[in-house]
Amino acid sequence: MLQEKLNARRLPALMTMHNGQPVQTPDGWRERRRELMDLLSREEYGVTPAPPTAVSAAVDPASGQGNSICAGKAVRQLIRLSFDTPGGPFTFTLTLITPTRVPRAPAFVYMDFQANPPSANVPVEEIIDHGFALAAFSYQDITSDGPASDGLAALYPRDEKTGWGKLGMGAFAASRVLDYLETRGDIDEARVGVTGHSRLGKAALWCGAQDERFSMTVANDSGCSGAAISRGKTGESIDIIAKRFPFWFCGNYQAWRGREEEAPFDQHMVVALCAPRRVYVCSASMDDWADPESEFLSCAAASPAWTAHRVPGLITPDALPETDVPLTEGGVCYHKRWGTHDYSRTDWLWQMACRERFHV
Ligand code: GTR
Repeated sequence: MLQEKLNARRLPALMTMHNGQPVQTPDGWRERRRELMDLLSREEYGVTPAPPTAVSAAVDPASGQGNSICAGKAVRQLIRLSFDTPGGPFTFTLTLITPTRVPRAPAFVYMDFQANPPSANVPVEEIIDHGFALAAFSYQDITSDGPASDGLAALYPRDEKTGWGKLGMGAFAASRVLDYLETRGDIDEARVGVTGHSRLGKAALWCGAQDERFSMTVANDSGCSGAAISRGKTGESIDIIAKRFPFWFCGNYQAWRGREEEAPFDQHMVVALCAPRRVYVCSASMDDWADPESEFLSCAAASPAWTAHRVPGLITPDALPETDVPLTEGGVCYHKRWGTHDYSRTDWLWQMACRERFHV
């Protein structure tokens, strides 16, 4: 049944090299991964510049050595992260919340919509009670969410056709947070996840796809140009998103407006770039704009990238997913939570359960 639904979407082949060779092994996947990175960079998100050689950190004097929160169970610090770019130094603020009783905590790098993250809907105390640290930053601290070339966008030369879009800049900043977390000693750097919601779910997915240091990528309600395949998608389309938010992408993405059927790529390829690490796609049952069915089918279509590593991708009954039944047994995890487009406590609880169970 699922196979028929997938066939109807007529997706471009994931496991075939440009030269026609089938991809069946981890080595083969490494080659294919390079092709896909190149394709998605050039045609959709833009090319990510080389990372800086180092990221430096200074505790914001406003937060002293850190404030005790959650009844002493956690410490909250504001940290100014800086790195060099071709246009000079760039600095942004990270809010880091670490659990007091865990000597080396697994962590979430979380992109937030609001200034002074984490915003009120992030269940901080529960994240702490599960033993995770939370490293949150505000995406508009990186660059504005509009056409202006400000913030990080002003500091790198940008090719009109293939230069990175703002989703890519958010993803890049999340990787710089991980650079820093790796230096701290109180974070388990082998267990750092990246996550965000909606446009920031797209950025989180692109981040996890590129940066193989993240053990877990969680794309919440990421929809169009996120986890949802574009072919046959309902709600938002490439045409709509690339018209409203051209600055999220590279210039070349415009060429695929109204032409998703002809594009040499689709979003299952972005999900697949997380292989063989864990990826978790979260949908909401009433989120028609994002289209839960296209997010789910994308997970199924990406799964052969895990199979090539001899690990199962999405483990699912041969049916569309039921609401509120998380599918987290395989390398590709999925749930459709009841409710509207939002990052709910339930989305956090289910992904934490998965991370704890599989120690990722
Ligand atoms: C919408 C956009 C979606 C999603 C959303 C959000 O306007 O169409 O793709 O990104 O914004 O980020 O809240």
